[in-house]
Amino acid sequence: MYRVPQTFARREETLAEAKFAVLGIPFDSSESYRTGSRFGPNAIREASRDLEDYDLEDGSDLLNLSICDLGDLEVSFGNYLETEKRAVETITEIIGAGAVPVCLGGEHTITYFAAKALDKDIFYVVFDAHLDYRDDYLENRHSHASVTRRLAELVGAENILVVGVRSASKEELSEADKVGLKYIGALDYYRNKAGAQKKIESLTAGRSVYLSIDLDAVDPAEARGVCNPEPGGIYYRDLVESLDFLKGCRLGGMDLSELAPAYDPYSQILAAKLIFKALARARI
Ligand SMILES: [Mn+2]
Repeated sequence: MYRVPQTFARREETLAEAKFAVLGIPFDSSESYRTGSRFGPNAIREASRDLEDYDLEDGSDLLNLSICDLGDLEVSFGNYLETEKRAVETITEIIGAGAVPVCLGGEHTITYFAAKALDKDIFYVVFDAHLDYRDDYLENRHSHASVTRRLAELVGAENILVVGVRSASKEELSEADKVGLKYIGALDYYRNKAGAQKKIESLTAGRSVYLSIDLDAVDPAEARGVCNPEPGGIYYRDLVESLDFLKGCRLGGMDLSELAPAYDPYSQILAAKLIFKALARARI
């Protein structure tokens, strides 16, 4: 008897067979407060192995989905450009094989890696406590605090919606407003949850969509294991409800970033479950 390798959800499919391809990107070189998201991918894998494939609440069975786990990208710590090159090459290979990339961070900059590999007609739904619209952070234009800005330059601000925001500098807010970046603040989300959902659904209906979940979008009461916790976030059950928008569009790719398991042993379970919930709703 033997145990299967430490793969996401205990899967052993190959890339050629799979509809979804999990790729760990343990890059955390620009984390601006506490670090350690490089340990995110394996923590999510470990948690995913313990969760039921059958989802009692959704009535969905993950075993009906074909998923492979490619392991982790060999990142070049401290070298953004080399890591970007490697990530873009690998994600391009995944897409070329006809699979949907599911990237495990690592810091939030991994979203930009995926965007460089994906078609340009994709809409981005980003759950994040932070607007991440600084032109640079401490002279670093590749900082995780600039990822939405870089993404907007690449795909157009009109193709991005950030949900759960409760942290931004005055300057980045005004620059985001200048280009019409759409975002739903965490407070507005809770003042009118149905309205927020309508907005997410109307922007994504019928489109190809990339889902990016920065785990710090979730309230730190439920997800303490992140690099930049921010009070006043979205609760797990609400975030899951919001993911229903995935039923009305086509999923082109997704990621979950910023999990830093050293600060809390539970957050990785929540992270894995959010990925399960997203995949259960995904149309491809
Ligand atoms: Mn964030």
